Amino acid sequence: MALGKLGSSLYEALRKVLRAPVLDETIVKELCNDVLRALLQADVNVRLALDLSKRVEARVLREAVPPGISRKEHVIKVVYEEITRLLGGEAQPPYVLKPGKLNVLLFVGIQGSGKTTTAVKVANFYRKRGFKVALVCTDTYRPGAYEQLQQLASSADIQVYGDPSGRDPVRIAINALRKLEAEGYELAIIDTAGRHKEEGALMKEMKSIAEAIKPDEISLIIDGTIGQQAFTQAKAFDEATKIGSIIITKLDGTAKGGGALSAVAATGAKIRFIGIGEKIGDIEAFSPTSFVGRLLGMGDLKGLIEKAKEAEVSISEERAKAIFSGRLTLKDLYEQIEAIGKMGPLDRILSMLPGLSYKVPEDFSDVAKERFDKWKAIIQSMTEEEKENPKVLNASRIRRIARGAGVREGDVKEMLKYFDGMKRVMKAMKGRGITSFRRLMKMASQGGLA
Ligand SMILES: Nc1nc2c(ncn2[C@@H]2O[C@H](COP(=O)(O)OP(=O)(O)O)[C@@H](O)[C@H]2O)c(=O)[nH]1
Ligand SMILES: [Mg+2]
Repeated sequence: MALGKLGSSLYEALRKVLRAPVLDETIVKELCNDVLRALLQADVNVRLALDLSKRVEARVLREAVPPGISRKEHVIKVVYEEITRLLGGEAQPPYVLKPGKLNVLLFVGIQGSGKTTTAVKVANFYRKRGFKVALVCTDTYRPGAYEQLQQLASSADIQVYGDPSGRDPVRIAINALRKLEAEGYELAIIDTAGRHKEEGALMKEMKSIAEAIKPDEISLIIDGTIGQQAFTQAKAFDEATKIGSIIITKLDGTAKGGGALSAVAATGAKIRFIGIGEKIGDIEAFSPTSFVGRLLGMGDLKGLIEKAKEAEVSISEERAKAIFSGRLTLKDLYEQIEAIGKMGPLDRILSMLPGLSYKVPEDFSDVAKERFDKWKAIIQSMTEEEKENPKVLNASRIRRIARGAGVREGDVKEMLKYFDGMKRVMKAMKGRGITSFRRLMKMASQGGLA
């Protein structure tokens, strides 16, 4: 894929960071310049590219590194997230077809953008997934348009409806859809013409077809080689009639793919698919997240991001406030232990804790894990009241809990001591104005372990 150029430039920029002995401001600035250059070369709009590079810089320099990943990994995460955002953010699914009815998609776009090819590709995509699919040709302008569609479609065993000698695209569409509905089809893709004497006439025809057949979705097909001009084109079509989604084609043969994708994303439109070749199979459902993962050439990137996400202590604002006001309970301790468990090798996390960056003894993490497992069992053996208010724990309750959890009474007492320490640390932090819950938890666990 020609977007590979953008990918390899970004990859190189990130490698520089990974190889650097220290991650200082100079390295971060260099990274941002490299990323900016890579984006501009891929025809990404200057303003979008500048915004992105500034955001990367600000986030890398100011954001706290999430637990479980290193500072350098955090840089990769930030670049990945920002590029993903540039391309539209969260994954956008392909068309969602409603069951038990004929779903109608109207494909519009200028001549040569790839409508006909894409219509067959998308039809094939759904046919392979078990839907009864047909194509409708309403291109009455281009000589041999019907035959072109027919030929492409027959190679994928897809029916084409239309009227090769007809003159009125609206009539052709209505008649074809009536037939398809009667025959129990589930998806019809209408391929329209794109050649007109002037843009106004094209827009008018598109509008009248749309009004006559009321498709479930209108998709604009855009040639990816036009780069950031895709923005203006998408806007122009959307003003004529509401465009529901966009498909960008020819991303295999252009260095401007980044420009086209980011420009379309900037209009707020959904990108359903991208075309990456001339063959019927050369299409893929567009998901910014996996696309960027591949673009950056990092197979394990997703794993890394997931690890960081999972490790984030999931705690509500409300809960955090309650804790800050001193109402820390054993449930919070339990959640904290669970979060640490999810972060992966404990010794690595421990070595990241401030003040513990010296070598952690070999067996330390094993010992700590064993202890955490015990503590979890202990908390599970408590009543709600005891978890909420550990003060009620007297000798007999401690004995009962120890028996329930299969631990020694000393273990219960040790945990309670740790919990008290955690509370103290928290109070001290509050006094020092530390408001980040995660940081606080980190330091609290350090205090208890050291
Ligand atoms: N390389 C490449 N070529 C494509 C892609 N999609 C369409 N084309 C080519 O673009 C040209 C115009 O496509 P066509 O479907 O006829 O466009 P239409 O005029 O909008 O219907 C044809 O030569 C297609 O083979 C793609 O994703 N990659
Ligand atoms: Mg065509």
